[in-house]
Amino acid sequence: MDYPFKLPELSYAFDALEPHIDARTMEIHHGKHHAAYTNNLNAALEKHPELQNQSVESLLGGIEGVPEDIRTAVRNNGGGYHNHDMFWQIMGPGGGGEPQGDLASAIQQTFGSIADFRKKVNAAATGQFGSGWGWLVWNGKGLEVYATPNQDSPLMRGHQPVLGVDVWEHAYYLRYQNRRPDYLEAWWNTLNWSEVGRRFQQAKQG
Ligand code: MN3
Repeated sequence: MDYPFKLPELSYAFDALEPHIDARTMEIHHGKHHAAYTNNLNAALEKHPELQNQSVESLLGGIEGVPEDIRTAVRNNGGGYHNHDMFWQIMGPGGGGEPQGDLASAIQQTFGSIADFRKKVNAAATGQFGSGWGWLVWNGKGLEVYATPNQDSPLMRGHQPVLGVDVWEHAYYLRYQNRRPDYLEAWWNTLNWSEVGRRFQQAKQG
């Protein structure tokens, strides 16, 4: 049982992603935003003890079956909890470079090249009006790139997230202000591709 959910610890220092993502942004993003999603998810589930034995993946995958009085809270805060947990793990100090192995082959087969794949993620993430996420997902048959609004998770579509990039302004405004494309370009330099590759294998295995 995961309930009550706990704010996952970062496995690196707030300044570890400098200069791409600044320490103050990381501190607020993890310590305030992710903490708030965690607390609000717990508060929502307090009202429904029968859901407290479910994983967050199960809650999001079955979001339409969550009782209506807490469905929006679980959608937003459960999504926020799970999305950020992944986000911290797919980044890290000394990141960047290119995917390797099976993931690299699958990306090349699906999108033509690694460069075309990056363009596609950047376009989806830049094109998301307002707040949301850009994703690479395993849709059960292959890889797909798209964006979701707010804290919506690919799990709500029955898809497995392989990587995701947060394009809420809180993720980049201190350093990049309104320049979301500049943030996205820099973000690729933080990617922990071995973790993304591990998630790809896990997603394919269902
Ligand atoms: Mn965020």
